[in-house]
Amino acid sequence: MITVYSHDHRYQNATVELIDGKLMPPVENPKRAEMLLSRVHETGLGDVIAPHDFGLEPVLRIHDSGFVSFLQTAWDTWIIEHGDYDALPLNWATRTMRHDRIPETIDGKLSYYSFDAGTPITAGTWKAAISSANVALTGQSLLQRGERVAFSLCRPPGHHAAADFYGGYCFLNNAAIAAQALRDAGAARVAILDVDYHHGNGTQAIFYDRADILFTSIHANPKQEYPYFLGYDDETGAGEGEGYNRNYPMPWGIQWDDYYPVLTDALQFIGDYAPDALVISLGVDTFETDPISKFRLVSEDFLRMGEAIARVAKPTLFVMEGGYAVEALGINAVNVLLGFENA
Ligand code: SP5
Ligand code: ZN
Repeated sequence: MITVYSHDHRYQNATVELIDGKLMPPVENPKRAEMLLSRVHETGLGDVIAPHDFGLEPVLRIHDSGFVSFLQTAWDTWIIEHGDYDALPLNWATRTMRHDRIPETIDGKLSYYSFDAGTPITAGTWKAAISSANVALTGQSLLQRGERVAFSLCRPPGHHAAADFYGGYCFLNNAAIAAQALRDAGAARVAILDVDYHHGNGTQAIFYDRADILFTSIHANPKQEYPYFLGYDDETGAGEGEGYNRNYPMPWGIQWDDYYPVLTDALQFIGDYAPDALVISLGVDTFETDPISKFRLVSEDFLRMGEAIARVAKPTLFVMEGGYAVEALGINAVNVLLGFENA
């Protein structure tokens, strides 16, 4: 299996991350991608290639152009206004407030285009985010070329980013951009399975009213867990997309014995859809010692996960999302890929 990787992920290197009310060393940091890459080498998974530059066009198939311009310029405006430290929003438009006016100032724009304060914009954020999207697009191009599987070692992750907002460590929705590119290259139906511990609110929102890109996600119940405001099981799609969205919210503490039947159900849902290609939003923050999560999967379980995904028997693109137990991150993510390869 070919891995697509770019060193440019290192440009997203925040000083602090607001977590549990404290400014902490970021859990979403460059070490993550380095651990993944070294495990890919260690296991001999396959060749590692650099991404191609696809330009903005495939990004703008998913994201709002005002949002993309904001991401490109936010840092330059922020340092003039505030100085050389990570940019964070302070408030949001919640109930009774207006969503139809875009503020002129950088602080207002950060508020308008974000949904959390845990996702710092830094000097290199745009460079890292666009390289991550290119990593996903390059993986997609491998499937187009006839590969049955590819691994896009994306960092920063993407599944929390919607058409016009960022958050949850995500700026551009890499999996959504790749899924759309597969459609644009001729795939009639694309399915996305999101196994990250957190609900892929951005991906769901992007494809919610569409039947041509199915979204299904297994994640911690939003009544307990971030991102809190999407990911319930009554979210089944809208309009033409009705029936093409399925969520499996799961309780804290869940182990493989309870996870596996749910995964089987999600894969059955995907199989019945008969997609031309499958995109996996691969988060391994479901691991037992993940520092911000509360599921209990062990490293072995990720091999079984890969085997189960292989049984769908469709061209499959793995797009890296979360996973913060950095010492085990490479083992866990590459276990999914090895499970798939050896199935
Ligand atoms: C891609 C991805 O996995 N994004 C996750 C973003 C999560 N951000 C909020 C984390 C809140 C963690 N709170 C519990 C910490 C336990 N001490
Ligand atoms: Zn996650």
